[in-house]
Amino acid sequence: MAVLQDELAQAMVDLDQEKVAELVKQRLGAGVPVLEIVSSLQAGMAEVGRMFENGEYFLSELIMAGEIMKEVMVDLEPHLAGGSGEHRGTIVIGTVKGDVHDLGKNIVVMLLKGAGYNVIDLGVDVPKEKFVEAVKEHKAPLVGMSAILTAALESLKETVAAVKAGVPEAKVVIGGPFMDEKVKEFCGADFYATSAGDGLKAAEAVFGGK
Ligand code: B12
Repeated sequence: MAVLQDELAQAMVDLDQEKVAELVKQRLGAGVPVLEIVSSLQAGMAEVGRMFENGEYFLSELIMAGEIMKEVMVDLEPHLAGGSGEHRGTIVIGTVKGDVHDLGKNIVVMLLKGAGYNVIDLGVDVPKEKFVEAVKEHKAPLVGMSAILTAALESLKETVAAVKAGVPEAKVVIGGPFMDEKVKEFCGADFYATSAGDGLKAAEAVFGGK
């Protein structure tokens, strides 16, 4: 097990629910930006993932890390969703078919809502047809697609292609830990995001900054 510099990330690696909760509250109280806190939690989760890959942790630990994350999101939400209530545009978002990870997507949803966007969340394991339908129904200029599993790459590509074929004017941002310029090109997306903050930047590029 690698020992992480960041106490909060390390508490997540140790699956120490009480300590994670305490440090999150402490940092929020000290005025640490919420996205910085998210990035510490994300780093801890990434290490939990590495340990799972190496056989040091099992599925039960992966589930537990997810549960801890869900718990602290209750504290993070009001800070992410501190929006003014104005409606700056509609964004359809979901995790692509074959993938049920949603913790990261949910953070993005909260952040975008907090920034004043109308977010239609389709959930997880979403078939490409459902994305196309929702984009048409809500006339959404931007679609966010989450893919955390590399095995969902083909599904991500197909979903981007379906949206581009059905609603050519819609822009697509793909998000997840393995996204980069090459994956963006491969999928034919317009933007890629490895953090919730990148998602907000994509929204601002489409809808215009404040
Ligand atoms: C928690 C977890 C789970 C939980 C998920 C709970 C949930 N409700 O989401 C459970 C236990 C269900 C799970 C299941 C599985 N998991 Co899992 N899981 C993880 C873990 C540890 C953390 C993921 C996480 O929540 N991270 C924290 C969030 C905040 O970060 P994030 O997801 O990256 O999201 C941020 C950005 O990527 C970005 N973002 C994400 N989506 C989007 C979308 C948009 C539009 C934008 C703009 C931005 C954006 O913004 C977010 C916030 O900053 C990762 C390890 C890792 N490296 O991530 C493994 C990991 C993803 N899992 C893995 C695996 C293998 C599985 C299983 C196949 C295990 C199994 N044998 O069953 C199943 C897959 C089930 C399926 N079909 O999807 C592997 C994937 C390997 C690979 N190469 O793809 C990982 C990497 C672990 C590992 N290293 O082996 N998992």
